Amino acid sequence: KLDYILSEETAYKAIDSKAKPEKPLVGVIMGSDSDLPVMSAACQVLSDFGVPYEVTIVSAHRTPHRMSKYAIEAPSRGLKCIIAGAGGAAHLPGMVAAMTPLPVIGVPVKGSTLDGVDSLHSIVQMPRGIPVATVAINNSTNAGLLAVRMLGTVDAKYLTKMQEFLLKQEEEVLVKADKLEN
Ligand code: RP5
Repeated sequence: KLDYILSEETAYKAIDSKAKPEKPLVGVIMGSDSDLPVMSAACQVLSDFGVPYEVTIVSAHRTPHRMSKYAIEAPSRGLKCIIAGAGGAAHLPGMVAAMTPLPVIGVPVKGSTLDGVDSLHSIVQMPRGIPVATVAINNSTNAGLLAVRMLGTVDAKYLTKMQEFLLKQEEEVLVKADKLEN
């Protein structure tokens, strides 16, 4: 059974620099360590699919210079896409997309107020010319899966793994339907 929910302790282990792969293909960034419980699901997906990734904290507001450096240097470091999660005035995904030619997947993180709709609107309402592929509120699982699909367009290994994942998922639903019917 696939279970993408990680404990906060496990999520913190994921940002241990020793665990960093040599050549990450996907960068998972978030505005604050308070986003980790949500963003760890994307890390878990990437890990399950065997995708080399890195994870760190980059804040559009608190560390703007770090954000620019990260976005600008990402292609030359070999990253193929960036997953960016943020809550509230969630400017990180859009600003990173403004400063890199790589695809950016935005994850709206639900804060303590407004049910995450503020984050969703901040991320999804991008001006023409700077796209951010926005997933549902708190759904970093789908951000991870979308990143794997992107990699699958150029690496058959990930395409095959995604096909296997879809078949397994379908099978699980059919088993549940069968139980319900009989
Ligand atoms: C955003 O502000 C972060 O992405 C986070 O979701 C939110 C709150 O941050 P903290 O005050 O918890 O650090 O930048």
